[in-house]
Amino acid sequence: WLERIVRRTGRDAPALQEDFLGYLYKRLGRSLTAEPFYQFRAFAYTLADRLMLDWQRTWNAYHGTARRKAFFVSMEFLIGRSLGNALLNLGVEEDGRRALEELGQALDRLEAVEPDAGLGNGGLGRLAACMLDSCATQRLPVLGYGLRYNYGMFRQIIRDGWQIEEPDHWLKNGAFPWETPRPEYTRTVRFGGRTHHYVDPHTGWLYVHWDHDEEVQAVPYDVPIPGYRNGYVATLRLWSSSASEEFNLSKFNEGDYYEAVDAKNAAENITLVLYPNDASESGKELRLRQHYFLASASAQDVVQQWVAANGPDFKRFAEFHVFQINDTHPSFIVPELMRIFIDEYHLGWEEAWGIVTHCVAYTNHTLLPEALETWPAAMVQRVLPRVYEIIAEIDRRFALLVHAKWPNEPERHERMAILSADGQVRMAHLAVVGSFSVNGVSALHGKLLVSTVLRDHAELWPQKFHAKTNGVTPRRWIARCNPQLRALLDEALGPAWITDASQLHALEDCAEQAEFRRRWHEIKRHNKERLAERVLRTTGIEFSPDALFDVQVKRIHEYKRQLLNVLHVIHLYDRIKRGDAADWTPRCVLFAGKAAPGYAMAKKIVKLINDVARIVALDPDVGSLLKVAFLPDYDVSILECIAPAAELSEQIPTIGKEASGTGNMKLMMNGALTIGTLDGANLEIYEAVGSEAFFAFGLSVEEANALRARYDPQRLIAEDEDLRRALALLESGHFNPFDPRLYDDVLAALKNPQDPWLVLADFRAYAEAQCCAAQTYRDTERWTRLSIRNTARSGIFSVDRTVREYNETVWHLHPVEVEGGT
Ligand code: DL6
Repeated sequence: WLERIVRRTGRDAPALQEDFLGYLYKRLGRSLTAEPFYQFRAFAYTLADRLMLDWQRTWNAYHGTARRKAFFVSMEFLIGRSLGNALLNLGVEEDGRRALEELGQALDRLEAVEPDAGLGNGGLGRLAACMLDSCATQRLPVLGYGLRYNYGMFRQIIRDGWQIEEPDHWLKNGAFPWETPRPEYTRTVRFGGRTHHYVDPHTGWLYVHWDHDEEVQAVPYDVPIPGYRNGYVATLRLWSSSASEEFNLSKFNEGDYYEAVDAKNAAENITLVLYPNDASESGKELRLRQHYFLASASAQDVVQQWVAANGPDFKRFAEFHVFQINDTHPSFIVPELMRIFIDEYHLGWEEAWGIVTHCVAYTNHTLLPEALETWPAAMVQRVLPRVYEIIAEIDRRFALLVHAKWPNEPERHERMAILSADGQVRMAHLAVVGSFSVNGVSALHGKLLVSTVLRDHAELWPQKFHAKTNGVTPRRWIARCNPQLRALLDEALGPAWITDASQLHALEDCAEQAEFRRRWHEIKRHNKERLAERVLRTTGIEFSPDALFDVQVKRIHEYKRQLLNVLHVIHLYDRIKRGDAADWTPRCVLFAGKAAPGYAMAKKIVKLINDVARIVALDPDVGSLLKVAFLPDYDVSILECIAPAAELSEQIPTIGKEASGTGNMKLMMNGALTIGTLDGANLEIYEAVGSEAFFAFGLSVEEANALRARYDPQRLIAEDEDLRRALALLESGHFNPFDPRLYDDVLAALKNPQDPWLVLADFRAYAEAQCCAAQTYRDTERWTRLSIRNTARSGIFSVDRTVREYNETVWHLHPVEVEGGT
């Protein structure tokens, strides 16, 4: 019968069509004229069926077997849409399109109704999604663990230039069609209460009982992550919180109907909403509960599966398991594994610690001190009393080690402690102490990590620290989002580049052929037209495809310096107004990104961009020389439209602040040249493409550090007429005539000698780099050659390289052979 099922689940157009119609008419009770939502669903079910067989085979090939596995634990997985990805990776794009076309249905229309699974804030979550795609493509036994938030990243609406947030109820209208609940793997997570310690009088052993006062069920929903045409389907297990009891029966019987469901609501709140990446949200108890919920459910899941297959013998546990924790958020994995081993399986501390510290690996994603998570110790103690005791014991033992190494350095002891003197639990320190591997996400970030925020720890354990430069998947970020480029690459290089991006190197030769350059240019133009149409539709601003498409798309944050970009736009506008526009390169500047809801300055920057965009668009003196637009509600799908059209990629953070960046890689792969500081992975892009294709500017880390003590923005303003004029224009209320003082705080921040982002310090160098970019753009042949070179040299930024490196140095996994896979 299995064979029969496989036979019936064919991948040709007629089989796909049959199932699509079956789902549409029989499961959903709708017809071909129904709303596209139903058709999307029917088609998603059709493809999910195809994944299911491979998924089951993959699971059977490694589940319960004695092989080493990795668990990628992350609070965020920014998956985006799955339909196009499934079509690509299953290899059924053509048949799928045909199956629908014959029924008068357009695939694009169906794809467009799929809600983005926005279970992440930005780079960190998208990296997690790219890593899983690559693990599946390389057939590595890696399982992702995350949370199934009912509400993902908020939806951004722009009203009168201001960002307005709306909840993203991505699960409405029924569940996510790709997921499958697996209630048999439900785990129980405990909170609150107190602990009781007692010593067994016979053995002298200490036992601890956590007398919790709340229990929450973690119910797994599994999402298939297909590898690229290899019959391998990895699993992303997303936990959803649910109450242990539907309601309190006695209260219900007493007629307290609302109180009867209080506990249920409290439990379900845990995975209700993704927290925005925002300082104002830190220290929130619900967020603490989320973090522990993920760590506990995932650790229990792994340990219980091990016990089910091997019994409670943990001697070889560390040999077979590695937990890769994505930033500090899942650091509770360390004390939670200790709790399970000690309290549930009665291992001694030393033995448990030996296992944990051989199977946890930590990736740090930020140097920003405010983003390095800490929790008030009192809160951890109240919400997780047993876990807190374990953290305190880890800290106590760690302190002994530090004291032994540096006996007379109390300041260093305090700097390194997990529990700080001012009553905080430092999660990054907990992660470092509990891990055998700690890595940064670019070469520079790795270096800065060991010389700044984790310097003391790196002195203690230099061998733990390393860097793994991030990468992005060429499947989504070239093949899916830029089909015309993909066809050209297939024709020029053959299809293998898609899983071996080093082959893109061969494009270097193609760059010398005029006909190839013409086709390259044509594709870029087509993508620009598509983006221009979207910009017009959503903002009313007209982008001409003849102009340079200059793009800054990422979270809105002061360190990313959208302000520097806007200031430069104001300067360009000023030049046009004062008649300094000879030899002008027409430019369309596109911004997109979300500001965290509690981050007032970031929201003000959004407003400023929109105000400038409006005035520039309305000014008859400007015409097509300059256009500015802010595309609302930035998400993965919008970037899929922007990346192929971008020509100049703005990567301009304050030096030393951007851990890596991955948007820089996506735009580069699609042939954009970069203007940027040599921060994070920008430095590696620069080294790959050279100074012709990377308009580098700005201070070095050392220069910036030296400057901070004597930073004098007023002097910079006095010495630079362009800067003075741009600031004066902003100050005059030209862009905000109805509220002329609106940007006083922005101006004050820019002129502040304590400005941590050093915006004005880089203005002159940035403006010069922009001139250079504009000049280069006027020579179309040269620009196109450089554009091709960018893609040619982007192979090292494929996430397949990143995953290979993690595997070679941290995970040590063997690819899984899937029997009968397709
Ligand atoms: O590693 C993925 C991504 C990097 O590319 C970005 O440079 C980095 O900012 C981001 N980190 C975070 C963590 N929190 N903060 N800030 O999102 O990780």
